[in-house]
Amino acid sequence: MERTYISQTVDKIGQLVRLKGYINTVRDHGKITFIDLRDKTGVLQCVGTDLKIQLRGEDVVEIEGAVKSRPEKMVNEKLPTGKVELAIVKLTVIEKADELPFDLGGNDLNVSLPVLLDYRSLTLRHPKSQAIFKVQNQVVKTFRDYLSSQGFVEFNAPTIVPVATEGGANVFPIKYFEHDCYLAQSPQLYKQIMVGVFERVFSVARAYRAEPSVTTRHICEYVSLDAEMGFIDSWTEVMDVLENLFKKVFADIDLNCKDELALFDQTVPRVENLIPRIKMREAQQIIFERTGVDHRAEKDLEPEDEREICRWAAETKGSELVFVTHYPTAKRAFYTMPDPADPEFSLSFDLLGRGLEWVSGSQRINNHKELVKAVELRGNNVKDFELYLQAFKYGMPPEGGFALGAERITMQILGLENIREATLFPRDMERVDIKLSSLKTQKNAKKIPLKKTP
Ligand code: AMO
Repeated sequence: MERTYISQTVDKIGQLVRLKGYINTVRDHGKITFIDLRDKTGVLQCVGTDLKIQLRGEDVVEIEGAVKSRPEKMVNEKLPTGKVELAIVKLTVIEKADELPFDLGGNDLNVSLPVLLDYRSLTLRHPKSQAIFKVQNQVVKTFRDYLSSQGFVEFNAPTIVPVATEGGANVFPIKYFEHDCYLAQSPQLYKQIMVGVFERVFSVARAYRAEPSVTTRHICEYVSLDAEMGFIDSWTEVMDVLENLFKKVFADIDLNCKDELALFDQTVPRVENLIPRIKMREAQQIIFERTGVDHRAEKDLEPEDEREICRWAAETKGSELVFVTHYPTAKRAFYTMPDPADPEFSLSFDLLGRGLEWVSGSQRINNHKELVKAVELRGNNVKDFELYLQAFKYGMPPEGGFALGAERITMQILGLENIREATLFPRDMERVDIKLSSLKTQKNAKKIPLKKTP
């Protein structure tokens, strides 16, 4: 008999089927045993009589039995398979599991964050964890499908690089044979080079940030979804692509991840019309008028400003997302194009959603001489950027792009409290799979103090 998946049982009432999966929960009532069986498609109640077999959570089993309609009173509306159950004919244990350190069978996984991560191989199996990564998978899939449909070509970016790309100190140096190299902070320079090849490109790549503090929204290794496009007539075209991309992401999640959203009691972010676009200085003025908090001279938005401007967009524009544009040139990376009308500010934007930054992007400096100047102005060595600058030396059209963090977006769509819940194997100042405190430190290593910020 061929294997049937749990989600298919609802269409097989009256039939004999063979299921494979894990014991999610087992309730032994003497003669009758109730088993919740889990496979990658869902959970199903199976009922056995006189099983005479000791079972525990996570045992890997094969069950043959008859699919039956549940009696009216026993229907579970919350479960996609809640109208049926399986009458067990034969149960075979394929592999026994060790005793579980906590209950994995409940609707919620009631464990602390350290336990969630200490037992990551196990906690990822919980239906709610699975749901998080199904949503993330949909975000990445739509990113790929939508941009491909718009003529973008996917490329694979390297992650060992000779120079820090995004500036700042939060870069991981690595020993590369007898040389010093770095883990890429983003695929930025490569996507720009690739515009010279394919005009429109995207990549799904690992990015590394040596974040010197522990926060609920930063991790040291994340999945960066990057896009870059050439021959733009205006930098606003980049925001147009991003806006349409998100509309598609939300539509696809709404369509394909209904059960997952329901598990977290969430709906996709609301965008009634267009996503509002306001300059950073306008945002600060709005915040001042709404709250009296005067950040109008600040060079960036504070986390509380980001939350407030999102509240403004939701309340007055019917949008849970908002573009904030024209950040000060000095606050953005060297490749960002200053606004020709007011070069103190740049043709840059952040897309904020539900109180937090989701995406950064900008038009880039595409003139070779200007770019060399910008590299030097930030104290960089032009020699280090030779390969990158080559692409501009030999002609580069006006271009721009953006990047979003897959984990950050997932966290925000599902309303999770900590980005680590939306990261398969999070790396931070305290952990690389195992707690760093349990590892030996390098000889002569300078101790970096551990900071915790919200
Ligand atoms: P930026 O540094 O703003 O821009 O990053 C872009 C997006 O990546 C995500 N992100 C992170 N997610 C989790 N942990 C982190 N430590 C982390 N850092 C960044 C966020 C953020 O909005 N090269 C530019 C993009 C561009 O201009 O195309 C860049 O990397 O979602």
